[in-house]
Amino acid sequence: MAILQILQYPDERLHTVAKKVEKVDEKTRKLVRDMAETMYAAPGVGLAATQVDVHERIIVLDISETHDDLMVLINPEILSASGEQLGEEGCLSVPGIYETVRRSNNITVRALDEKGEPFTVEAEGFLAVCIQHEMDHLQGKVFVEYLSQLKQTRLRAKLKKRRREAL
Ligand code: GNR
Ligand code: NI
Repeated sequence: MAILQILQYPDERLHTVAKKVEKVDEKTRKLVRDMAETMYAAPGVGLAATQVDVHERIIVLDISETHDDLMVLINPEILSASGEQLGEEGCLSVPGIYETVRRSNNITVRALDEKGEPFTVEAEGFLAVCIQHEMDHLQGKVFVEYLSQLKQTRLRAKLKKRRREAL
């Protein structure tokens, strides 16, 4: 297994649109294992392949406190969405920044698991937030893009300053 490097916003590569996985094979499963290890080590509750600079539609998630409930979503598709919720979000690609985002409260998602078997998951609340957050990454979208332009400009300045001081 291996811990992968997570791209940091603003990085152009975070805006790449991921491609469908054509065949779930041993290479896919190795990436899934490395993504899970990277997510648990961070620690985070989810990780999209985009964040480790692999532009394929692959997500790992685990919102359990015990880190023993891994969910793998390959080629996820939202079949239905309803309701609204506001929640504080963070992102491993934008460390230390937490902002409120409006999301659907209930979603039904169809995806393939790591064996290539299709399954459907009904998610609500925080799990639904996480799945939507990760699916955005696969479309090249980072949660801060939901903020006002003014907030985004201030955020980029803050991250630049932080990076300067970290050197
Ligand atoms: O670890 C994470 N926590 C989190 C908290 C609120 C809403 C979304 C998330 S996902 C994030 C990990 C991450 O960046 N996934 O892309
Ligand atoms: Ni994220």
